[in-house]
This record gives sequence, C-alpha cells and structure tokens, in this order.
Amino acid sequence: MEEKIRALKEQLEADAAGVRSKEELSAFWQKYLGKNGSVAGLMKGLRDVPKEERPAAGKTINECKAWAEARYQQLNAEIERIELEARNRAEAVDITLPGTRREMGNLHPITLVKNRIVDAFAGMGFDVYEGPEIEDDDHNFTRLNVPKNHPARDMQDTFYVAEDIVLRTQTSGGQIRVMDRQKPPIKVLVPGRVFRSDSDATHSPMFHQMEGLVVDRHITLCDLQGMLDQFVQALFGAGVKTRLRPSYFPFTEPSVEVDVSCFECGGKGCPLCKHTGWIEVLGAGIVHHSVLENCGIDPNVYSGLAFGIGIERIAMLKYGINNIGLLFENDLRFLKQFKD
Ligand code: 2NM
Repeated sequence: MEEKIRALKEQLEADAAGVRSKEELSAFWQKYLGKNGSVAGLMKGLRDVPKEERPAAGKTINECKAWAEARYQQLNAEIERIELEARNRAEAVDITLPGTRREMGNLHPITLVKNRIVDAFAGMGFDVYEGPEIEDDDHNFTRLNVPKNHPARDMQDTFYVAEDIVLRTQTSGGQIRVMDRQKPPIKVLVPGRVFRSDSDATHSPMFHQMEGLVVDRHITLCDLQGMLDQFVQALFGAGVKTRLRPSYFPFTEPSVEVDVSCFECGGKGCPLCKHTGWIEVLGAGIVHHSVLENCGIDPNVYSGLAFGIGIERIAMLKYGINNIGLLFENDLRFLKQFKD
C-alpha cells in the first residue's frame, strides 16, 4: 500500500505540472479524486489488505486523499490567477493613446450677431421678450398705425395664413403685447424671425429682426441717438459714429434711417460704403402717439422710441458676406468660418 501511494503521488505531481487550464484541471480532478479515480481505487484495494492492517492503511489513504485535495485547491488557485492575468492582458487599454478627436461646433453667424446685439442692449438695462411668429392683423398692422390701404399690407409683401392671420412682417406685435401688459417705464428688446415675400441677393423671405422699444416720460430723439451710439460702438468698434436721416414708418413720427460711419475705411470712402463714408444699419423713430393710445398709454404723459435692426444685414456687413442665401444653405464649409 505504501508503495502504491508513493507511485500515485509521483504520478499526480507529474500530471499537476502539466495542468494549464480549467479543462485540464477538471480532467486532473476526475483522474485522482473522481468517483472512479485513483484515490477511490486505493479505497477499493483495502479489501485485499489483511484485516489487522486495514485501519492503518485506511488512515494512510485518507491522508493521501487530503493531500491530493489540497494539491487540487492549490492548482485551482494558480490557474485562476493565470487566467485572470491573461484576461487583464487581453482587455488592457493604453490610456496614453490619444483619444478620437471630436470636432467642436460653433454658433451660426446669425446667432453670433444676435447675441452681440442683445449683449450691447442688455448692458443698458433692456429686457428680452419674444412674441409669436404667426400674428393677427390687429397686432401686426392695425394697432401699429398701419392703415387698411397701406402698401405694407399688400399681398405681395405679406404672407397670409388665413383672413386676418399673417406670418409677422416685423416683430412689433411683440412690443404691442408688452405695452398691453406692462405700463411705463418699458425697455425691451424683441428678437425673432420675420417673413416678407421678397427674395434676391440681399433679401430672404424669412429673416431675423431685433426690435427695441423704450417708453417713459420725456423720451426724445436725443435718447435714441445716444443709445444707438453706444450700440454701434459695441458692435463695430469704439471709433464709429451715427447719423440720422429723415424717413417714414407708419408707427413712428418722426421716423429716421440710421447710418454708421464706415467701419472699414473710417469714413474716407471705400467699396463697402460705396464711397459715401456711411452705411445704413437700421430704422427707428419716436413711437407714433396713436400706437401709444392703442395700447392704453397716455401720449401726453409718456413718449417712446423704437428701432428695428435686420440681423442678416448686420451679419453681412460685419463678415463681408455678399449673398444672403449663404446664411441659410447650412454649408459647413461656410458656417465653420465664424468663430466670433
Ligand atoms: C422699425 C423702425 C421704426 C418699431 C415701432 C414699434 C412700436 F411697436 F413701438 F410701434 N416697434 N418697432 C419700429 C420703428 C421698427 O423697424 C425698422
């Protein structure tokens, strides 16, 4: 029996040295510790051992079994370690490799200009209000003192959605809503999309406007020009000046066109200002007393100034864009050029 056990241990050690995987370990277990394995075979062999030697032989076999089991556990731990190491190696990530580059987007030039304008006026204490893009005739025309037979109402300029319902031709309906809800002092900017049936290199049937309204006691054209001076300097640079020329809008009296001294040539004359030294940038005026009355504001106590800025026009001037269509084609090669 001693001899058999020694042979078994020798064989077991030799096999153990060759175990490399869970599968081989399982076969190893079957061979030595399984129901029909070598250790069980030794147990069966006890029958042939003389009766008086059996207890001692049985004890030796049990010791051998315990030793074989311990050896199995040891191998198992070893293989688990090896397999874990192999998996770690296979799944390793080299954190020193550069990552996949993600391209940064940028704001649309219309948004850049809109933000710049809002920033300039927010610094002067303006709130921002947005009205609806689909307006009724009353807000878009009637209460803005646009008479029934005024050319601005003509079908060729205005997109009608239904009788008395239009795509707003300016954002002024928003100002009417503000004046309905809020009594002076009022200082509000109304940005948004507007719609006019007009299309060429400098006009698009959908474009963006930024209108402004100030209503308080003693508001004059001087307040308007002082504010616009501040504004154009924030937008075009410290050196630029403004010039007011008489004009006509039904909702303002007096009405003015506002020019800025050419920010390209400083007023000497260049192709951008068509050699005049001045560039037209917006329309404005003193709010017509009828418009104030239409909103329940007493024109004998209060007066207001208003202005309307075409955002596309400013963007085209500022960035030297000669075709308004480029702003709406969403060609990335074009849009990527505007990082402010
Ligand atoms: C412009 C030019 C002049 C304007 C007037 C008003 C309101 F509601 F107060 F009557 N809002 N916007 C206005 C005045 C707009 O755009 C070129």
